[in-house]
Amino acid sequence: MRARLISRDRPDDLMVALRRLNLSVRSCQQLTRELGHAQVLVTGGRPSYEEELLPEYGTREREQFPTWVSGKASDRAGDALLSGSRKQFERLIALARRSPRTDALARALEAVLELQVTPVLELGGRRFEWGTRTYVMGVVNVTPDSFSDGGRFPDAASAVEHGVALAEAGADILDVGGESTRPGSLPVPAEEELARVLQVVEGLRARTSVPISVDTMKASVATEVLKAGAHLINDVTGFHFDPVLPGVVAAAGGACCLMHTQGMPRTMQQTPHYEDVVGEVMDYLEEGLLLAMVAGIPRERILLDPGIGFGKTLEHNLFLLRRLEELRGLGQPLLVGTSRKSFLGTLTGGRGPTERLAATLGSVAAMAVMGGADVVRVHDVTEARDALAVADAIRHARGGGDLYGA
Ligand code: 7PJ
Repeated sequence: MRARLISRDRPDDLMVALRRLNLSVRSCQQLTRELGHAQVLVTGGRPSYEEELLPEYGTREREQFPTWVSGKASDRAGDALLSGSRKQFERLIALARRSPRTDALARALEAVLELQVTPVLELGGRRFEWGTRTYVMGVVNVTPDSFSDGGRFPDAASAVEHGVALAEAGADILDVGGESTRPGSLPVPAEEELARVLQVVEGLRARTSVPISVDTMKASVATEVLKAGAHLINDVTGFHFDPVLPGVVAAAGGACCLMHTQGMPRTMQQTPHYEDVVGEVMDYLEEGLLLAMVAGIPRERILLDPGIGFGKTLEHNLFLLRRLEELRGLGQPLLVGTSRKSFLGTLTGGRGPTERLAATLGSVAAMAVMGGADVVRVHDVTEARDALAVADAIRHARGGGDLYGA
């Protein structure tokens, strides 16, 4: 069963209006809690939830709870759209928590309404305070066949130089990758992948204090790069490829980013298919999240990523970007990589990988304003930081004039 946030009043927007009424900060906060509305889609629930929870209530009492629109009983029994104020949801959650038969609904609704606070990630001495701004991960490729800067950084020394330049441009984290995962690419033996990335990780550790991520799906590679000082393992299979990997990350005290993919790079773009792309991406990411936590990686050290371009059509990519907020229901910070990807070429009339900067910035700004991504993975760090400086500032604008208070 899954609860998915369709829409919700942004608390800071309500605060703006309430501040304009010159109410105290405390009453503004309380009223925001009471008045904020949300719409939540429940999928794969039990058909009996509604009867179990609100059986004998008359119309008047029903008004105390969210409006409950049930799915068509013949083929969508158990699915529902719940719509109501935060206070109404809190009443329903309290009721659902009383019985083990409905506890799962209580937990799902609670998670999706973000009643628990989002924590901070500490990585290599830096703090990532989720929600304050969009952080930037800079891409450092060490693969001879990577499509977007293919062959430009084939040896370790120039990859290190490139990484240092990205750090100086304001990257919050550097992502070193030694195995190309572009559509159609073949796997690289672990020894070769390690030979490519190890020197780069060592070189970057010596030259910059920016935290280092390594893009690998292999435990043997992860073991060595974590020893060399890498802080995060970025697995494009979301812990679905190498069962040893979660334990390796846990033992080293590392962080991880778990990405969704449908199929492996060689074949993933052949026939991507989903009944419900958002729901299936969430199921897959949650499986990885559970593997990570069972292995002992603390929740606050796990990022999730919908995997734009990995086993997805143009429409799947766009729909996921539009609906990123639903993925927030998994309770983890989100990392999203759109930089120079093929769907941007399609949308701009067939531009090649090196001509997709403006399109990339369009996607980065759109995500930032819609409030979807906590980290964006990009090749062009200077330009992305500029675009985000603007988009994040619009999102957090406070200065409505004197009547809005300080
Ligand atoms: C991604 C990635 C992404 C994460 C690549 C490319 C293909 N890791 N590695 N997310 N993409 N976490 O850069 O175009 O989207 S490789």
